[in-house]
Amino acid sequence: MHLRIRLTCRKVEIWALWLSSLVIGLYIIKFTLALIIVNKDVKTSRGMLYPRESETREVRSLDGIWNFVCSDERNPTQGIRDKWYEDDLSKSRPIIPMPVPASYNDITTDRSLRDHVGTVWYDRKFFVPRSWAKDQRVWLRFGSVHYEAFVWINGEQAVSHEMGHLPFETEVTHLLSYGAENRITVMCDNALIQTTVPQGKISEVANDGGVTIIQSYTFDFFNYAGIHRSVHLYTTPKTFIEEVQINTKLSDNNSVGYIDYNVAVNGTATNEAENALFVRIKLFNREGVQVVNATSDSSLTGTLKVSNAVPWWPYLMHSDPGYLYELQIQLHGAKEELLDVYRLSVGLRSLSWSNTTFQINGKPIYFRGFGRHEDSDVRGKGLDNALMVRDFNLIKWIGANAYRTSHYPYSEESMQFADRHGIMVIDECPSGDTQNYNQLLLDKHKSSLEQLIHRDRNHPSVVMWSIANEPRTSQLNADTYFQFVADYTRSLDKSRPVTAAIATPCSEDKVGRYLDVVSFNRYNGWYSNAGRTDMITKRVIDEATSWNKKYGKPVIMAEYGADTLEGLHLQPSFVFSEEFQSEVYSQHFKAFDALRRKKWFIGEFVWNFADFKTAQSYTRVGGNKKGIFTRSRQPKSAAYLLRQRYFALGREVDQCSLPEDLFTYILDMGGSIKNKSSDL
Ligand code: GCB
Repeated sequence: MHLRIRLTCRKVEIWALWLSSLVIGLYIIKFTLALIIVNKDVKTSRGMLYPRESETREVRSLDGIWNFVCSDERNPTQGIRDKWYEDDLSKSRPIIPMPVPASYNDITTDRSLRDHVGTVWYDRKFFVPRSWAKDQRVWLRFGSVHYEAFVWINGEQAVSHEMGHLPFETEVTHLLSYGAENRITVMCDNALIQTTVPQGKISEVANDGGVTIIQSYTFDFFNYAGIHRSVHLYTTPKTFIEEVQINTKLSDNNSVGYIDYNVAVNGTATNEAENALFVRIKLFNREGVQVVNATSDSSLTGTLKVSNAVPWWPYLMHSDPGYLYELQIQLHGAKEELLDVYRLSVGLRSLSWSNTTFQINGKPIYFRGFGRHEDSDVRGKGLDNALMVRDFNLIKWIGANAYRTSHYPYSEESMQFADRHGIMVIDECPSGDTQNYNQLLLDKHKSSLEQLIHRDRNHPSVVMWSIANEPRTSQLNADTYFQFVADYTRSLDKSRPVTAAIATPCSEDKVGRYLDVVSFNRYNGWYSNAGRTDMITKRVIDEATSWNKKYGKPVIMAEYGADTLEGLHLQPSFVFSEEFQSEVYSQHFKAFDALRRKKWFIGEFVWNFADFKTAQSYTRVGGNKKGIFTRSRQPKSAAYLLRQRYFALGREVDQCSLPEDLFTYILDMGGSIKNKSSDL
């Protein structure tokens, strides 16, 4: 008996040993596989020109109130299995009204919808006129759905797309009923996992009633979801202008502009009479006067020469910033037949950079701006024109000349606004806190940049691509991964420098060498040495200097700041008070002024433009409060200080004129007190 027990125990031990070696072996294989990442080709996007009406195109908005259904978190694919898209959603489940565009999270009073993880469904009906059936195509285009979308028209699958904050479209000519009512159904999934951009984790956690699904992520902004931007139907002719790519430059004295254009056509006429197609390009100035007229050959490419050019200048760098021409592209077929017309705003500017400087139209740029978020109460990340215009008014009021689209691409409408107002944009893809590098992630990360560059390459306001925010750049594989990402970005656009906002200590970073401009984020006086305003200036100078020493590249401070509760006043200053925010800024200003003398320090960006919503945590009281404006876009005290700094910089660096109300009158002491703008 004794022996039998011992034998059984031995057998169990052997099995356990065998099993554990198998598990370890599998782990090693998995780990090794994860380490091997290769630079594969990724699928590239097509078309996606912003929908505009013209003599050959019609645009119709599908924005409005849609019907909405939330799936069970524990049964996210039920709607697919039960084919909810085959009929009105109201036939499958009780529906609620949901505005489009908007995040769905804060529209109701329901906590479970706010924190929902997984799929939700939208549908609505719309008419398509009979006239649209004739000899043309119809396209369906979404400005963005976060994070993944599946779309059906009249029960037929139309398109799917993964990646928030970026547009997607498909032809729906064959799916529509003309002169009749149609139904569009959208399923949207907000789940973030280790291979999505950005990454997140889903886990099951016990709660008082059983088990619940939790979405976690390391970035702090709230993972708002839904149909975030406008939905359009638009028509094009059968043979139409599918892509327009332009590149501009200026002669040395900025008097002559050059626009390289490249037009791609989609359509039957291309195949039928390939050599017969050509484009006629006309350029109009702001007054609507035609300044150039050119005709391409069948390659549909060429260069326009613009004499007496009016360059595109950033706000406060020139008395007439944001000058835009209108480029009119006419596609002609055989016998000069006019097939299609598309119009595009064009700014004439040239960018150049070296290891010590970054220039626009031959003049060095000093960035003064913000990291921002697309965020507001009720709408979340939903496009809101009133908010967008207010934000630009505040950006101009405060004298900023730039912002970073932290931490994802912003709406196309806001990019057009930035063009028109001369605000420079560092355009960031949706990769935040990138870590656990793997092949799938790399492919999607590259795809996010491809989609971003494809969408934004023609905007004069876009002066730099940001390939990530706070990637874990000391981790294993970070080096190879970001070399691939940076090289890929450059292969798509050589006309703009590449940056990333890094928070890894400079000594541990492995990625800065692949960038053209090194941006760093650091919270001296806040996350390190909280409350110590005497431990900021030297640390900022030292860190910026070490980045420059290590990589020999221009350096930007892309984030600094302190959470500040509006209305909390404490003297002497104390963390969270308005006084403290101003002091933290002021200590940074001293560092920036010391750094500005070294030409390689090219910009300062406050974190953040406005307060914004975060996931629930004990470090956030009602969200991230580092805004210099409140979430409802009213200034905190530090906004007045920042305004004086940004305009003073504008005056010193770019000789801009100052607003009369920059300083408040105090006392006439023969000019010894700075109480009006002319005292600066
Ligand atoms: C950072 C992140 C930003 C956060 C910020 C903060 O470094 O880039 O997304 O919101 O810190 O306030 O913690």
